[in-house]
Amino acid sequence: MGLRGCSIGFITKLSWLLPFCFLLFGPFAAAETHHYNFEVKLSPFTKLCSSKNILTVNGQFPGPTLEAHRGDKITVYVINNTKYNITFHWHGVRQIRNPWYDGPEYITQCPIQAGKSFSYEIQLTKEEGTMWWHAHSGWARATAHGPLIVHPGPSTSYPFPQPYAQIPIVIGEWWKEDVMEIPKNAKRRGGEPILSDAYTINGQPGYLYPCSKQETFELTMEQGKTYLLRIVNAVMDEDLFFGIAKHEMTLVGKDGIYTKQIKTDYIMITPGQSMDILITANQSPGIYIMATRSYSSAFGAGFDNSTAIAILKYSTTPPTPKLNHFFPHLPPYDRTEAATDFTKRLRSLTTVDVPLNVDTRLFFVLSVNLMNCSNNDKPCAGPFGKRFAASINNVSFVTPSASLLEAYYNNVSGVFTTDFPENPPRKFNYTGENLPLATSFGTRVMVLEYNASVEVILQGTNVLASDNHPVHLHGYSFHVVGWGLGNFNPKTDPKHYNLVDPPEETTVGVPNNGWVAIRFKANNPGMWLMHCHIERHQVWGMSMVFLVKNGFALDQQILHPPHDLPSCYN
Ligand SMILES: *[C@@H]1O[C@H](CO)[C@@H](O)[C@H](O)[C@H]1NC(C)=O
Ligand SMILES: *[C@@H]1O[C@H](CO)[C@@H](O)[C@H](O)[C@H]1NC(C)=O
Ligand SMILES: *[C@@H]1O[C@H](CO)[C@@H](O)[C@H](O)[C@H]1NC(C)=O
Ligand SMILES: *[C@@H]1O[C@H](CO)[C@@H](O)[C@H](O)[C@H]1NC(C)=O
Ligand SMILES: *[C@@H]1O[C@H](CO)[C@@H](O)[C@H](O)[C@H]1NC(C)=O
Ligand SMILES: *[C@@H]1O[C@H](CO)[C@@H](O)[C@H](O)[C@H]1NC(C)=O
Ligand SMILES: *[C@@H]1O[C@H](CO)[C@@H](O)[C@H](O)[C@H]1NC(C)=O
Ligand SMILES: CC(=O)N[C@H]1CO[C@H](CO)[C@@H](O)[C@@H]1O
Ligand SMILES: [Cu+2]
Repeated sequence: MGLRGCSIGFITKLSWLLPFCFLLFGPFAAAETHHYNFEVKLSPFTKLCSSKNILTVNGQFPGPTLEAHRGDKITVYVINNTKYNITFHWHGVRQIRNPWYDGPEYITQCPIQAGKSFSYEIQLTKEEGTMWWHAHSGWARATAHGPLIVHPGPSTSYPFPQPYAQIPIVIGEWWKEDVMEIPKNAKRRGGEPILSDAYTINGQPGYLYPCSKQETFELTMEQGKTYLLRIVNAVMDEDLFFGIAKHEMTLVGKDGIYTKQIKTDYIMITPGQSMDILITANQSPGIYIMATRSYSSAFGAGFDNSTAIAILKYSTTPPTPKLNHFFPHLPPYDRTEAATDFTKRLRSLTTVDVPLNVDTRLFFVLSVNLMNCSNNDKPCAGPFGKRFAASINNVSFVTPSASLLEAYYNNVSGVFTTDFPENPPRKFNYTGENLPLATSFGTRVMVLEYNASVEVILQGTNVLASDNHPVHLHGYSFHVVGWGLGNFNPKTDPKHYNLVDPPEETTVGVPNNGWVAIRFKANNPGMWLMHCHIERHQVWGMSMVFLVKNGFALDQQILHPPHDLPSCYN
């Protein structure tokens, strides 16, 4: 790349070149391009007393860490050496005007098929902090994921003292069975996908699980130093509580955006979210446990109730028997108050550009549905011999077999319709009892004019069973201007909106039987998926797509597709 000669390392060595770089390339001259290779392959791992092959990137679980500075570009060359289809998503990166590299299968691209390759380009803009990447095809993301870390730009620094060290903490899951077979079984019979057998911290379940004694992630800490933990919830189906024994945590960032500092004993982190946490080694030498387990609010739904741990060990610790390890105190599994007590404290660091005049008001209800079994899928494995579905505004998303973005760009008709409803077709007491269970199905997208000022109320429902739904919007970050329990009240609730420093996020947990109000400016044209990041809900159809139109100016339009975009044919 032409800009590489002006890379950061080069500039510090030859600082007289800097004005020359600026002259040639403008203020972004110091931006660097980082190249990574992803080889998708099956690799053997042994955990929980058994050995098996899992789908990995470069044979690693979790996968490699991508690192860059604010405003840099990352390229990832993917070669698929498995029989599975694969795509990758850069979770939290906006990909301005460039939806082609966003990743969700059949939304922005056709999958990279067995033996095929594709190069992704990730152009960073204002993202800074911890994000992550993951496969966005079937259940491949269960084992194909890793951190994406963006450091401050060349002339800026962290909005907190430089930490002594930075440690990615990727929370994942482990199944004794083959994860790639789970959706097939769940889909065929319409039942719950099987639960994981363990959670993992940086690939290790920790010594509370069988056969994991030697395999607990351990961080050695120097007395008095401050560490930046870059935490990612990469699990498929559960919100998590996470805490560290006797060490107060300071949250400083979320989803690749800095926050006002929050001091806390535990965090609640949903699938899809990432958090930047500072801790200081200010206790007496010893062994302190960091632990995570689920926050499960869905009534009656099964969940993996096990606990993963990792070890914080002061470098000066004398040999210590396990009995003397300190364990953190985590809230009970179903304590919704503990979840909201934490999330309600989130605030953006700076006073942000919150859209104040909304011109597009949307009201989306999120439901888990139950459908009658048809003759072809009998018997069904859901409750009452029925099958699960999930929906937004009573539309259960049907994934097409061609890319929506390509169909739109090439004027191909018949792949989707543009009639996604702005409101639910029928009003009801969303958080009441005995609600209607069925949904309709379709590949319906919602068209937004370029630069529309959008407010979406995401309303959780008690249809079948309520849950905390972590909703992720691709292509954007949004401001969470309000939230509450029960039904959203359009008269009274907006009076309590925070329009000054609402948290800016890319994945927001819609509280169990509650609502959140999000706002964003539709200034990134493309085809952008919005979905629940609980995998089983997404598989059942809790997804929708925004088609954001081009603006008039050339720099407000979707870029041309890359030449090597995978085809849906051979
Ligand atoms: C976890 O779930 C298993 C299986 O459902 C159950 O037997 C066990 O009692 C649960 N443990 C806890 C601590 O809730
Ligand atoms: C579902 O099945 C029940 C029981 O057989 C029946 O009463 C009901 O009408 C069916 N609903 C639909 C939408 O077919
Ligand atoms: C699609 O239709 C639009 C409007 O009619 C046109 O401007 C554009 O060139 C067409 N694109 C292709 C690939 O045919
Ligand atoms: C909705 O149903 C819930 C649970 O039955 C009830 O507490 C609430 O009052 C109802 N709300 C309205 C507006 O009827
Ligand atoms: C959702 O759609 C289904 C199928 O069309 C219909 O049976 C059901 O009544 C609708 N539910 C609501 C709440 O609108
Ligand atoms: C977009 O909206 C902002 C106001 O929110 C306005 O200042 C700007 O001119 C608009 N841009 C375009 C291209 O419409
Ligand atoms: C892989 O993708 C191709 C192209 O969309 C599709 O025809 C094929 O059925 C997919 N294979 C699997 C196993 O999903
Ligand atoms: C398991 C499988 O199908 N692997 C194939 C993936 O693609 C390579 C070519 O890159 C083939 O050689 C493998 O057989
Ligand atoms: Cu959900």
